[in-house]
Amino acid sequence: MKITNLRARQILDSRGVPTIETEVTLEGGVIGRSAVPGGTSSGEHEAVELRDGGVAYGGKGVSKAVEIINTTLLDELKNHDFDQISLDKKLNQLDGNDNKSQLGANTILSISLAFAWAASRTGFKPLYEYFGQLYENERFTLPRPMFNIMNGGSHGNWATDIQEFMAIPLKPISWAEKLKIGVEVFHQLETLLKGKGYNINVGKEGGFAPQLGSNQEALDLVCQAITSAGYQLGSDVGLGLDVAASEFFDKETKQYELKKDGRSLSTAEMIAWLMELTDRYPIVSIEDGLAEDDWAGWQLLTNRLGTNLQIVGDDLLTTNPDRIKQAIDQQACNALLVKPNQIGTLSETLSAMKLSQQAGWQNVVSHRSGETEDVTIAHLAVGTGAGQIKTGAPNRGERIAKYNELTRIAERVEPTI
Ligand code: 2PG
Ligand code: MG
Repeated sequence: MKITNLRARQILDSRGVPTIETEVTLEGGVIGRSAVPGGTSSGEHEAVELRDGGVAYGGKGVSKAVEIINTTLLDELKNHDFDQISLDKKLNQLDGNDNKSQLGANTILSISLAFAWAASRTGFKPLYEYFGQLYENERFTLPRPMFNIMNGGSHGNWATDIQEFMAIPLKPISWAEKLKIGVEVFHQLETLLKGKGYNINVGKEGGFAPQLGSNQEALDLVCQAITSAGYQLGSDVGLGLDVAASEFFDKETKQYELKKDGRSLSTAEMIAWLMELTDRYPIVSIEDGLAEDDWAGWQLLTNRLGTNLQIVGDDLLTTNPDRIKQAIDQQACNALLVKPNQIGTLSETLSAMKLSQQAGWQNVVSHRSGETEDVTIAHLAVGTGAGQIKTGAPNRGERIAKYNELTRIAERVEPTI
């Protein structure tokens, strides 16, 4: 497929932070468009975002990246024939660095994904089918949603130390029924919080973020909301945590600082705390329970809890095939959080997912805290048959965009998992 034009612009993400939107035109006039998300609690090992620096937009503008796409990269790519793999390879070559620091992972990803949209349209296929073809998957499934209904950490002004409290429908029911559970539990939680005199303002991913007395209080509230919505804890709905532990790990003292609980924990104590929580609550998934380079700790955590629980690597793995291989070798976790912008191209994202799948791990396709109306990840989850998606509370337009796209896709694809 021959690229005939690229057009990038600076738009805003859900945090009011600039991001890149790119359109790729293919020969014949078909256009694909994609907007790149951005993280707040980003991992240290993520590929680099190209930002302007300086004063405007607090240094977060992307006008340089936009300029690179509209001039240099247009010159390099225009009138050349590509498929997804050769395009992604070419973009990586043009950058020349493992961490994409020259062009920026955001610059590269916007082209990689816009090309995917255009290519799928050329074949009159939905995007998830195009992803399926690349991933050699024909079994399209609607993912199990992980509803992040309470936000803490840097997404919720440190309402709690734990960043995300997720309600996860567990039964093999239809997409529509799973979505209904998320919505009903979310609304029950609102009623509950109001009744207790808490504020119902939300965090960056649409979950409530009242200042609570402890981390455990959030778990109690979510459990109560599930029960008052009429669902069975642990059989209808389970809990997921994104502890985002790198955010409160002190590298000097090597302690995890739980400010809400007034405790400072070593790795071993942190693991013991997580085990205690899983004893007390119907937790089925723990993401980033330890800091991103605490490899020995991760091994121990997975050894202790990995048989019954999903142990998800986000900042630990950063969707990076090298780090995933290391984690497979060390049995450091058993699931991959998939964020295309952590690695920067579609091809590398799919390779990361394949590695994880072949190791017998689970894949959880994920949004970022800074999102747009872009719905690519909904298609990625379906096309690869990933099985799970994490895309916030059923609240705020940029989160709802993904849920609504999955509702549209469910009219055509409906094996339940
Ligand atoms: C995470 C993500 C998304 P951020 O930690 O999993 O929920 O947050 O995009 O801020 O890195
Ligand atoms: Mg995370």
